[in-house]
Amino acid sequence: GLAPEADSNVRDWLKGHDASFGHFIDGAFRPSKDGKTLSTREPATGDELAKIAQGSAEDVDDAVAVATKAQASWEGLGGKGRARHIYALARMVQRHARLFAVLEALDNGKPIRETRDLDIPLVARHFYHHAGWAELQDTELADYKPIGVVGQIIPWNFPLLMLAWKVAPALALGNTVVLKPAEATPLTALLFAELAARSGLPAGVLNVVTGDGATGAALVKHDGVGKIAFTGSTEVGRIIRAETAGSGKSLTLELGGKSPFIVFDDADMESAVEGVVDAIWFNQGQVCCAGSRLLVHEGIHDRFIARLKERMNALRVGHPLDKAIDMGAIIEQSQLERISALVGKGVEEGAEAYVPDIQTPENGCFYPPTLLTGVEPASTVATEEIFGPVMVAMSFRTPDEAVALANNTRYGLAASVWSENISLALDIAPQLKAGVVWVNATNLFDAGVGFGGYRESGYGREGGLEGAYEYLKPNAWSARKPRKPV
Ligand code: TXE
Repeated sequence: GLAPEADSNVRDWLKGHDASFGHFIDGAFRPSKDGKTLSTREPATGDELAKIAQGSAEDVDDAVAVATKAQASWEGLGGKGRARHIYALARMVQRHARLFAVLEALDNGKPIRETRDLDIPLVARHFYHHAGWAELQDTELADYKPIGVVGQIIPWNFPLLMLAWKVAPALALGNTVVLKPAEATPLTALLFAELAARSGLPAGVLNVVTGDGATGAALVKHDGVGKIAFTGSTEVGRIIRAETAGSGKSLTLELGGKSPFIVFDDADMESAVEGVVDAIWFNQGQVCCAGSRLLVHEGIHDRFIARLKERMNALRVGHPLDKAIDMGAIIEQSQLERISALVGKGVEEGAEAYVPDIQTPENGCFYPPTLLTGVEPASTVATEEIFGPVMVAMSFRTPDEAVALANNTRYGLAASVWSENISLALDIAPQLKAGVVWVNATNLFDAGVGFGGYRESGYGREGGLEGAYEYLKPNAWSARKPRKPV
């Protein structure tokens, strides 16, 4: 059940700020120049959590100026000097893990079990990992320089984790940051910036400008920014690519997906069913690399689907702070309507929808786990990213057909292969056009492994050495000894 005092620290933090936040620039909060604000709501109840500043081009300009000023001394600290700060950020996240976990669950609607056990520990791990790259920079990466000021734009599905994926490598390698969190989930970024300043991060090194797409667009256009790193929709990714083309800015894009989840007839059925739960019902399916297309060998298709439906009947949907739930709330009404319209379209196109007979809270933004079977490979639900708790299932006859179906998408972010036959799995995995392939697993993340996609899923990697290079520019140099005339 829900402990009434479970979120009291978060309420205290909000109250301490009168539930109203400015941008975090130069180590302190400051309001928007034009005084405009937005609200951020609790998806589980619809209640307003806080007011945030709606950033204008002037606010972005302010933040970029501050970041530009801070960059030389931040770079001048050297890798080892910066590593101390990045380790301090990792420890700060661990010290305030509970506060971050509850705030994230409230602002996003995801289960506290996930924020406590996955999001927040992965955030800390990401900072520890990148503190390591800072340590190595002066020796192993000596022929590279930081880019300078980077603009980072993140989505609402993993607010603090996406901050970590962007901020940790940028700062570790000597850049300064202007971050634009999603308008639906700005609070953990603001808390992070405030606590980072308190833990000794120099002012101006990490700036947060809140606001909507217009704020993001102003950051993309700004001449003082040397790189844009974006995670979000494929549509906005396309706009940003066009906007930055020819500008000289570096760009990395992490966009949508429609990742295949392939089950061969010799797969361990119980593990694969549990894999489906993680693939599509984790974070209410609002995961860029969600295994959202279930491809099952025809020999086990009916048995597998029957077992999956049974498992769905045991899923629990409820308030994010309830520890005994599997799924929380959808981010906002417009996303819920989009999901619902796509499911309707799927049924119209001939699929059969299964929704377990389970309770969902009456108020708030909730959508039940849903399975569409008998889906045609060319139909809308088989090709479009639904970004919700909806699995679409198809069957295949041969391994070649599985590969063809899996690659029949404009995306290429992730893929998951299930088989007890390791030769088969290792034969299939490299044929899948995806930036990340999991075997008998799904949604595994490691700060040391580059994450990113092919095709319309974007380009560039986050994490590991590849991710580090994205925040550096090669700096070749040569010298010659003065020569005496003979
Ligand atoms: O994303 P947006 P939305 C997909 C998913 C979802 C759909 C819409 O399919 O249903 O996108 O979600 C900022 N210039 N994903 O509307 O708009 C925006 O303020 C610069 C997949 O939330 O792309 C936010 O901070 N920035 C994805 C960020 O971009 C702009 C995760 C992402 O918002 C901008 C989220 C502009 N013109 C949604 N317009 C994934 N890959 O995980 C908006 N923004």
